[in-house]
Amino acid sequence: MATEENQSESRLSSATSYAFPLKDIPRLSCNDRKALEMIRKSEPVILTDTNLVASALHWSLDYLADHIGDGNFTVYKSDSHKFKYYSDKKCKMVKEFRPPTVQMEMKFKDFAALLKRKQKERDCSEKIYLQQALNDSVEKTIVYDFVNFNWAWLTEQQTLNNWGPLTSNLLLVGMEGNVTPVHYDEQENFFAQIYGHKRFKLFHPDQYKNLYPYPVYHPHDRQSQVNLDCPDFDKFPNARNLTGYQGIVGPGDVLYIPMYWWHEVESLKDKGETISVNFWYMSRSVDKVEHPLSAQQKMAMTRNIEKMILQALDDPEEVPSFMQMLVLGRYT
Ligand SMILES: O=C(O)CCC(=O)C(=O)O
Repeated sequence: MATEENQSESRLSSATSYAFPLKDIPRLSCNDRKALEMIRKSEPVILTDTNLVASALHWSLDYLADHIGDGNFTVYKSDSHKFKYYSDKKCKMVKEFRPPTVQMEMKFKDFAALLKRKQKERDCSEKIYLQQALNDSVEKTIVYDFVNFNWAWLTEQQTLNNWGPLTSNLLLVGMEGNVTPVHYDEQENFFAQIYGHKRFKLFHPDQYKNLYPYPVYHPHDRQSQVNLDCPDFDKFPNARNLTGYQGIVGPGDVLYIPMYWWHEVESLKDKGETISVNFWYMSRSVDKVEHPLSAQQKMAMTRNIEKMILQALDDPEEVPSFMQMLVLGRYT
């Protein structure tokens, strides 16, 4: 856990060096007032002792294969170690779009057998990643562990921070080396690590201009176009100014990822696979708008304006010249 992971970052790390500076995300006890203050101010923090998923710390690939039941699980397959999210619904908006991963449905047992076979054969040609919202199709042993999550602590945080309802819990079971490329979500997230270690890189919403998100109509909406491993500075010059945070989570740790914070996630070399569950909440309700607007509010505004223009013009190709006409020579 915390100590183990601090000692051995180099063992866990894929030894990639990045072109931009990263500060450490603070690691604090959930009883530390500073931690509560950080959550209130929408700042990321790794919480070490929430006991949020203490009831699930015995979960492993074999345990889940034996107990989770015969329901179907969504598994992504990728030719590389990257699993860039795309929206099925938006695929038809971009004619030349080719999904970077293949989506499959399979029983957990079959997924576990496939993962083990790949590990045994050291088959790096193709990686797999299970990502499935936990639902009531799981068997009763898992339901029991789920019911015993520390819901009291979660509800307290939800109330303190004025968040909306819990929307879903995503179960993630990944192979070491898997990377979820840098993106943001429109929800608050308590990300709980159960098995193995993950490294997070986080970027404040004010890094928007350095991360060049895809347009909102694109299947990769909310994803950055910048490849953090090898940024193309000719195409994305502001990426040179990128600064962020990093941290490693191990079993029992909970990372608070505030809404609109960019994040990239890597499963580290450790136990062969990683198991995590996240807790996504609707955003806090705002009674009174205060100026200047926060970077989060500006991102929300950008999305809404972009959506409105797209809807009115009904053709993404008309958007760039329309936006230029609005700005160039008038606001420049
Ligand atoms: O763990 C991962 O690979 C991705 C998790 C993530 O992006 C999230 O919980 O928002």
